[in-house]
Amino acid sequence: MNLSKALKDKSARIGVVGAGYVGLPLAMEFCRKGFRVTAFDISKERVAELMAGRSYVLDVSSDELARHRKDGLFGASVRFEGLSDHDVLFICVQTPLRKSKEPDIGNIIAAVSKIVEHPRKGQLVILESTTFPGTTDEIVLPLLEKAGKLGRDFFLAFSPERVDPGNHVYGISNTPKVVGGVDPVSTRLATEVYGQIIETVVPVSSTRAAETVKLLENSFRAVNIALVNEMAQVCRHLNLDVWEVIGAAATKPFGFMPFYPGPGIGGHCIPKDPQLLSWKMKMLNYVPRFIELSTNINQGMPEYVVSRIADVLNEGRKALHGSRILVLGVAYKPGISDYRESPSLDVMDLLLKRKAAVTYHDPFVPRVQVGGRRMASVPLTDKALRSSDCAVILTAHKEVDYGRVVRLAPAVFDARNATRSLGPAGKVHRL
Ligand code: SAJ
Repeated sequence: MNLSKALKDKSARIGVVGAGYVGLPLAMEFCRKGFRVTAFDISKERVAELMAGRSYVLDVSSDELARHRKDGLFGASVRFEGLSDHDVLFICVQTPLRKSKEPDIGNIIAAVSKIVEHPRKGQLVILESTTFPGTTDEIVLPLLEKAGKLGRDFFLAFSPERVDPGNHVYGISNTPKVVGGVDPVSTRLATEVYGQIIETVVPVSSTRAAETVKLLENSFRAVNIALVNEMAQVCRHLNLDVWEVIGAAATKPFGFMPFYPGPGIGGHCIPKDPQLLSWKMKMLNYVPRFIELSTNINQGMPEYVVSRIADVLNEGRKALHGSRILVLGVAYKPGISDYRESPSLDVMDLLLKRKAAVTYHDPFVPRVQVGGRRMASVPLTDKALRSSDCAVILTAHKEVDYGRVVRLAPAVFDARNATRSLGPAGKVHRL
């Protein structure tokens, strides 16, 4: 099989292992360009939804999915023997951290093992899952070599996913794609494949370089968020408004990029990715201090926010114990329903441990579990606001009327500067 030719005439069969927030948009992008694509997933429920033309991923519309089902370009399957019918395979599976903060690449190994069971001569395998440097070379390559020879039976590359859920400006086709192969031919082929769907492809010298690019991108965010989280505490000691300081610094048109403090960092990328690098470096007897320090600061923010809430209550001669705290926003960032690793949950857990009476309102998140306790979002009624001792803004969904919150709640602690436009109101306290 000549992959270059099959790409040019669009006869190349594309397989995506892992039909999640990374794999499904990638599959759709190839369908848009006229390629036949199969999404392989271990979940029967997901496959059934996809085969019925129903999307469960924020950035993929059911209309488009149904259209590509109808035009025969898109299919989904739990039967991994079909892998051997595909010329290009993308692995887009989750790489969670264990409780011990060690990376768990079990999903990658399971996916590659299935590819080894069902090989196809000349197949190009591209790993997209975020992982520690060396995974492709040291783990994936030896597994694939059990079923064939690199350069003859298979080709192998790594390319970090740059999907930003909910981003309507940057999608797959207009976000430059970094790619590194285990050998120059793999790099060239992977560059050709991505060139079918993405405007700019950036080949790098190795899979390790490509793996490390992703970790730098997200460590950059984690470290800068930690910096402003520390600045929030610095400004508190200087009796300054950190939001004013950052806002003014952000007027600098060069050499500065604003980040904003908050109750900590959530999501499936930023809390996890730097830990992958940190773990790898410890294996090499090097401690990446910036990552360790930023993790420490970011993970300390929930406790700091709780101490600030205690200060607010104290001004009203109230203790945390028994105070009614109404938390606003548990999703990990505004405008979405995802609350994985959300620092709001940590703040609520700490408040409950101090025997505060905690309720929450989040228009996107109807139910959560906090420290083993099931909680449901309460309607944001006048009574809920008036009867609280303090309303605490942790995720600033734009759907909430913060002017009303300030009017009706006896005290407000705002960890996201959501009340900025409301001016200095005596009962509003900001991070
Ligand atoms: N956060 C802050 N202050 C900030 C920025 C973020 O506290 O200034 C918090 C957020 O509230 C959230 C966490 O950090 O809890 C992560 O926020 P994020 O803006 O990085 O959002 P994510 O997790 O959706 O990150 C994704 C990442 N995409 C990928 O890893 C593929 C990230 O690389 C993107 O840059 C980011 O989206 C984005 O640009 O929004």
